[in-house]
Amino acid sequence: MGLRSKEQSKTVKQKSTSLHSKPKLSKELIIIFFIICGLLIFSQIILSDNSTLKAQKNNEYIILSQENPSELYKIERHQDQLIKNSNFDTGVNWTSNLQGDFSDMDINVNNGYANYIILGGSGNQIFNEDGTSSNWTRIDNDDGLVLPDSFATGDYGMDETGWYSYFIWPDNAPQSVKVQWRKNFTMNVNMSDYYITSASLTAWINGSVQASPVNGGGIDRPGDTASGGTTVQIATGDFVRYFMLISDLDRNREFTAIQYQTYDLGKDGPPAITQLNDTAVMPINEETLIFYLEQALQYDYQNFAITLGMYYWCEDSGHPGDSDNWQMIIIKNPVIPLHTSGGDNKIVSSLMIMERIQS
Ligand SMILES: [Ca+2]
Ligand SMILES: [Ca+2]
Ligand SMILES: [Ca+2]
Repeated sequence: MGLRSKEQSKTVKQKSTSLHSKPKLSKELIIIFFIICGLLIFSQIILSDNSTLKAQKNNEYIILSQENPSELYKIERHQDQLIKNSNFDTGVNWTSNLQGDFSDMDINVNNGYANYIILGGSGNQIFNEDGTSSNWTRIDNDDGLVLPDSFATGDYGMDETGWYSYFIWPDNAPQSVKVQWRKNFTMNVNMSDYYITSASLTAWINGSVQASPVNGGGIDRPGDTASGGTTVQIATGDFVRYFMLISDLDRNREFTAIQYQTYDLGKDGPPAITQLNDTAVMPINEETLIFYLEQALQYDYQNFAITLGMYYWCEDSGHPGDSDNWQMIIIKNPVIPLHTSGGDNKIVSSLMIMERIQS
């Protein structure tokens, strides 16, 4: 084939290509056309389904405008965590929306964390008293019972030995004798925001009496026998009851925290029991003591009172006569250590939200 023939052949091929390109373009247009039509039809189906869905699940939408109730706004519910507590940017302003007692919490953003720190913590307070402590006052008793100093040989008071009283009971005198002191105590925090988590109360008692004879000053106890021609008629017998009360300041709520009644002190024996050596006395249990203290602090929140003293029963046990010699009855060193914690019990909210403030 010559040069011309090659060029003619090339031209024919080019023409041939050109002649076949028109039908191919038409096919592509047709395919595109059908795709567009398909999409339109499909979208109509989708829209139709959405309308159906909207109608069927109308409760998923809320109407915000009464003027145009056809405007529905979709409610979206998310269960995903939208923000992590480690992703708080300290470079922007955050503030807390808190309801309740603000003073109970310290709220801050630090190192990407929003911190809600409950304040209050815990504390300790110890009331350690002795016979030289100030602000103790001798208080009349509610029953009008006579005082130890009603007798010629009797007295009462406070000194380095403790709270003391003594007297010789003569026959035919009032048989019930009582002396008591009271002091108000103040907690170093307002207890409306705190709990008492532990408490104890310990005091020491001591006593000296004469054991016999019945009409010569002897304290008369069951089992004691007559001597010197005196008949002993004993029912309960003579005793002293040490007591310590916890109350609010007005004594609307008053509890006996400690009570100890002598049993064998004054027995003739042998051996005669004339001494009650230093003996620790305390409440029944800690739970009860905490209950008493919390009740005493129920309305005042910061102040309570302690009353301590001695009650004597001098039974008329002898015929023709009886005298009872209480040589020295002492209460020593009551100690009340308290542990408190709290500061968080008055947060009245579950709404604690960090809000970003645009500056
Ligand atoms: Ca006696
Ligand atoms: Ca006796
Ligand atoms: Ca007696």
